[in-house]
Amino acid sequence: MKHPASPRVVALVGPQGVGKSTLLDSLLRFTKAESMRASGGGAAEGGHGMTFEMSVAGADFLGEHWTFIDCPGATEFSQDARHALMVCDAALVVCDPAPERAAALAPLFTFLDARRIPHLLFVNALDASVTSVRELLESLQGVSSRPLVMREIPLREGGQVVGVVDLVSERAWGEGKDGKPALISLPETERPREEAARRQLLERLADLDDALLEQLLEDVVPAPEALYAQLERAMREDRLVPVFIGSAERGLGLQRLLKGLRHEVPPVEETRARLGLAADGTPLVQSFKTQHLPHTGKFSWVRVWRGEVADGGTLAGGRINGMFRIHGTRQTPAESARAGEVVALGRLEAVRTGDLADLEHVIHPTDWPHAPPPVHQVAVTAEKRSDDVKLPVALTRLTEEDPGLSVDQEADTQMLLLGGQGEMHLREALERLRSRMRVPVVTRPPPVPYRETIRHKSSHHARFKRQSGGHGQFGDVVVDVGPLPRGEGFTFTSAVVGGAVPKQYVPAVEEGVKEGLRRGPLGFPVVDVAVTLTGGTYHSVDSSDQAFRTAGRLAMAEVLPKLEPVLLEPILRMDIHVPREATSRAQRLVTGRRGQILGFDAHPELPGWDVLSAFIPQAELQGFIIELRSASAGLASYMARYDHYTELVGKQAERVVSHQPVAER
Ligand SMILES: Nc1nc2c(ncn2[C@@H]2O[C@H](COP(=O)(O)OP(=O)(O)OP(=O)(O)O)[C@@H](O)[C@H]2O)c(=O)[nH]1
Ligand SMILES: [Mg+2]
Repeated sequence: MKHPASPRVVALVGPQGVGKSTLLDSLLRFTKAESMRASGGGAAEGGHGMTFEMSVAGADFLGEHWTFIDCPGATEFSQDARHALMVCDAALVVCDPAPERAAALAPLFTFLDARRIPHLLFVNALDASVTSVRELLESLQGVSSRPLVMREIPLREGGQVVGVVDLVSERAWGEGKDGKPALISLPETERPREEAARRQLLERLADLDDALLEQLLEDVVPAPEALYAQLERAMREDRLVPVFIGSAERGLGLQRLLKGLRHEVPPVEETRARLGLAADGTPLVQSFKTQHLPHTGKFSWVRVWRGEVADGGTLAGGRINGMFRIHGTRQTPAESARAGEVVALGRLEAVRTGDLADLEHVIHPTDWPHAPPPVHQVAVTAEKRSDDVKLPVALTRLTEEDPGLSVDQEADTQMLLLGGQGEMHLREALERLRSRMRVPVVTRPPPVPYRETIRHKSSHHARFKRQSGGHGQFGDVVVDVGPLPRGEGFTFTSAVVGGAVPKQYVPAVEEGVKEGLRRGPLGFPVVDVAVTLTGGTYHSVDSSDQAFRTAGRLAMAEVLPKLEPVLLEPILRMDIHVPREATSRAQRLVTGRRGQILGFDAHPELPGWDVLSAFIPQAELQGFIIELRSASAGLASYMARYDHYTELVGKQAERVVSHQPVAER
């Protein structure tokens, strides 16, 4: 590239624990050391555990500015990664060299391929591996629709990786005395392996370029410049995926990787075009992360797509109140930002994560990735009564910060349910609720909406009569009560003849009956019941709507216990998405929780994955995701929705009925 490109953004993504954060540390150290070599700089970052939230870092390399977004790898935190991918110029996919874990990359590759996001692959931790990279790529190719092309091969000595060979320039790089990469000679014994790998690279490229194909057929050796240009074009157009190798921990392969990024990551102008955003117009930014900070308020992390934005200036019809940019891993106040940059903007109240904002308008793009529905829920109540009002506000903020979370109100109990993508995800959210939002809560398992019904049919006579002072109350009904087929709910009909119960009181009887069904003898709403009003008597002075309503309610209270009430439990239809090697384990988990397998099939989108369909009682869902994830290296997920109610009898039913907190209902 002749002149420096505008600031570019790369998202570091990949399965959990493959070394993304370690790689970012090393890249930052490397670029800092490069730019501070004269003054003898170089920084050491601390260690890190699993990443829960995306983190943004800035770096300069050879006079160009880079923003790296380090994304969490865990399935439960993957929403953040999808958001970062939506605003990056290219994704740096990091993986470890274990061919058996290729399926872990299927969801990511599918996302990248569907959205045509240019990406390159970095095979990390070569220092700790003896597997051949070629074998790894064969497995990975199975889950990528774009051709994966090796740009480098490792150079090993006595089982240890000592360097990498660049297949385009055919030069070998090892570690110099000062830790800097240094040219080393390629041992003759390695030549055949290098030549074979290089031929493969050329053949892949020739598939995309006729001129190159001709050269190959005529045995002309193509110039490295032509090859680099071809690689650059193909990667930017998302027609192939270059593969780099190295070790984040040892700092191996970093320089080659950075140079690859420098040449092959598209500039912001190309990304803007890929996303269908116009090049002309007022400044345009897109938010990809929202944070509510205790003292400073709301911050939106944005990518500037067009023009320049300044602190104090107008955006989304409001005023920008505070601006930060990132140097290394530190936030520093900024005055303005140009196209390509990533900055945090204060107080853009109208802007949600994903929104595009120009001077006056806010648009929520329709293709912004939705979070999957929650797989784990808890009911939450404020620890202190005085926080009751603050809780819904805090929960809304939490979901604004992390759309992978959801808040619902349980229909029967009106309890607030906080849902998330996994147990750890919810635990993190509750911790943030306590520390950042200052609303500590008590949690309990979400209530299961049990129902009850009856098994027998009977006729019943109920009379409500009260004499007190002036005129009394009198309502008298005869009803037929019987079961309906499952799922039919409730019917009420009047078969009264000759005005035994005057027409005007019939609706009151129905109301009373409905009240009486709200809580049956087992403590739950009664469903699948048919009630027919067949007769009754009335009193010209003492009868009233009120009296007939009470009679209707009384009739239910008296007759239901005699009709063999039975508990109904909700059954969910569940689709489990699981890497194939864990399918049978997932099946066992389902049957172990009283589930019924309906079948399984190859996943329509994820190569190497299955979709397992099952019925499972809602009551058995508590904690299911924890077991499912541990049975599938953290990868499997599910979607579940209510399907039907079914009878629950025996010990299980007894337990439900005896645990029913009578006083609360
Ligand atoms: N041997 C070796 N270990 C590495 C290398 N890179 C990272 N690791 C180790 O792998 C573990 C996970 O590294 P992280 O950088 O936290 O992985 P991550 O991809 O950021 O993990 P998540 O953010 O949880 O997805 C750590 O114990 C690292 O020390 C490497 O190049 N070689
Ligand atoms: Mg990490």
